[in-house]
Amino acid sequence: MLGIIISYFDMIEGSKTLLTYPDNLALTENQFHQINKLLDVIFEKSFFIHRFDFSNTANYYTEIPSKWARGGHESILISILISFTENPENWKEPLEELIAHIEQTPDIYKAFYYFTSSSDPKVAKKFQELKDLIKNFYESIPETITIQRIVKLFIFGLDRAGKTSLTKRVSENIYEQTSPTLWLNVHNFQFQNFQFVCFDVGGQQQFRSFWTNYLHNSEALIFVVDGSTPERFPEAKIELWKILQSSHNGLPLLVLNNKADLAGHVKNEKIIAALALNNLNRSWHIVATSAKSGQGINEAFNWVAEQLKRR
Ligand SMILES: Nc1nc2c(ncn2[C@@H]2O[C@H](COP(=O)(O)OP(=O)(O)OP(=O)(O)O)[C@@H](O)[C@H]2O)c(=O)[nH]1
Ligand SMILES: [Mg+2]
Repeated sequence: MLGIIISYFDMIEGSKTLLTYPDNLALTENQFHQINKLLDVIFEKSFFIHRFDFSNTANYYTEIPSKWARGGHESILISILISFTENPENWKEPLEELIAHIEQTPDIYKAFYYFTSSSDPKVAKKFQELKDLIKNFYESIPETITIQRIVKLFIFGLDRAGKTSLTKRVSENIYEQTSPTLWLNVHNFQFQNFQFVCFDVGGQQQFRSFWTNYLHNSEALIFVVDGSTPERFPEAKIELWKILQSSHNGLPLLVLNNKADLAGHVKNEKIIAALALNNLNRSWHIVATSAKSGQGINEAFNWVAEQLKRR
């Protein structure tokens, strides 16, 4: 979770932010505004997910009975900002619980008049109560609330295939210049209900003999191919099959046909033939990806997640 925003409906100014936790959420005014605006389009008490370009949000809209509001209730929206690798559905129950706590707090509607009547001590007190509730909620939810399993993934492939770039894309949603991996990088990130620990090995010749050391305990194999360099497919095939022969047959294999944004990039069928994937005796899948544009990444890791759920 990255933070919480409570939006409410002000009679004069319309939908706006009442409070956030933590106080210093790194959003622009426009981004706050976009979240507040969700209040204008939802009219039923409900949980819903909304994806903005800056973040995913898990939201709950509700109406709190109010003696001061014209319609007899305050319209409020609680939005949780979450990273795109987290499953927003996991927030439904915690949010319902939070709403129940808010509703059970006597006269909590007064908190929504903080900006119009902050000099009223009753209002200031209720605002503080609401703030404390949100703070406790935020702090009581351990990082691991949505994590069911820690899973080790082994990512391998020839040098320059894009292993490190892809791992950065899926874990941090960034694409930046990389340098060749010397030995190994370990990336830790959450994806859906999994905590993935990715062993991203260096693909240069001198590191390949160490690969099998890091296979141990992996639950899925991810082989990355630079789909724009067909002249290297035979070499890729040799390295892939070496690992397949030293790994457990039950481990699923995901092949990433990377650099799909480049002109010379080949279709998946070419890779299937070049790597002899049809000879495989295990669950496998191929996806055309681009670490640069983000294409295919979600599909690819969703497939891994689906495989892991079945085991
Ligand atoms: N156009 C394009 N370039 C990419 C893509 N993915 C990676 N690259 C570039 O390819 C080069 C190698 O990428 P890395 O991610 O370092 O490759 P690697 O497989 O980790 O390489 P080693 O660590 O040496 O094994 C870098 O210059 C990347 O910017 C992609 O999807 N599209
Ligand atoms: Mg690398």
